[in-house]
Amino acid sequence: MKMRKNMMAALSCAALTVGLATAGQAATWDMPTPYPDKTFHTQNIIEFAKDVETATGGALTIKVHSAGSLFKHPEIKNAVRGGQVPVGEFFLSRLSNEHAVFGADSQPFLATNYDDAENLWNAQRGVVAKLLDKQGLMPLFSVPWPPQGLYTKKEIKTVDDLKGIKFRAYNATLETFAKKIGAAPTQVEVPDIPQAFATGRVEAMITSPSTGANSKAWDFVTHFTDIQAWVPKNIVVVSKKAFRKLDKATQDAVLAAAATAEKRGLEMSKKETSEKIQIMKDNGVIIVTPSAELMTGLKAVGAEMLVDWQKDAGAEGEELLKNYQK
Ligand code: PCA
Repeated sequence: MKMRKNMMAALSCAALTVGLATAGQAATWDMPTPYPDKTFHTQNIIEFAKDVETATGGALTIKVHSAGSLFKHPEIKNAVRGGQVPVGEFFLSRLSNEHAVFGADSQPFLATNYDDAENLWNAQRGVVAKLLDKQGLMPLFSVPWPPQGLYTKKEIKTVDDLKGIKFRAYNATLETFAKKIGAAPTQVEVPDIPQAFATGRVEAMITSPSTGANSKAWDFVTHFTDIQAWVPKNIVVVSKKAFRKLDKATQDAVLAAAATAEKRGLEMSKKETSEKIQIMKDNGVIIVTPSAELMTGLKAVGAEMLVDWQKDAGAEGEELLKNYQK
């Protein structure tokens, strides 16, 4: 209740300053993000906000509300769409229930390294922008997570070893993947991971070395198997209505800072991969190179899922894959 009141106060305050900005005065944008402060995505967004403030001489201030503190992750996209906030970040493939194209980057074993992920994003961004435009949203930038690995409480040598395990999922695609490998998925947001393991709600997960190390995975798992299954992305979107209210110079500053953030974020992500695996190792997690048998089994599930994805994604999906494969 108290939280809600504070939130309302913050929002009406923001609405007021946005109103003033149209008269040529300073504006403040509240920006909800889903992940904790120490996440490199959040760090990158804090830099982005600083860049905007500096470039506009304080005409636009972006106030970052991390870890789902202003809006919970599942609400962020619609909060921007509905005009409650002008800008926000979320996990792009969460929108796969709206259109399968949004989920391309979470398809198991479609794009598994940074180069492929970049090609996939180049093939995907036009369609994503078109679909978001229909909702009054414009993408500002997108940054990949490190390749996704497998966290378990025992060594996993084959897909069969995953049968019956309570599995943490973060989107519908991972939920399907978990079911197909015989595990039992439950949706858990990043800030809730340690507790979900501590209480036994989940026993295994697939996520990046970043999220694993930041969640102190060594407290609740013993093995990290480096399966590099996919390279999913976060996206930052702005409401077109809010963007149009800015004067031209401020708009240009936002777009320039966004382009810089996309590049910086990619470099941060690449750097994280080995750094965070090392941190897990230092804390006693056993880092495993997956067996050929495990990879064959997992990839077979991925191939099956891609066929379903192609059916769901229709003409847009076909175009995306054509662009990706060339
Ligand atoms: N971390 C986020 C999304 C992908 C990742 O590496 C998560 O685990 O929810």
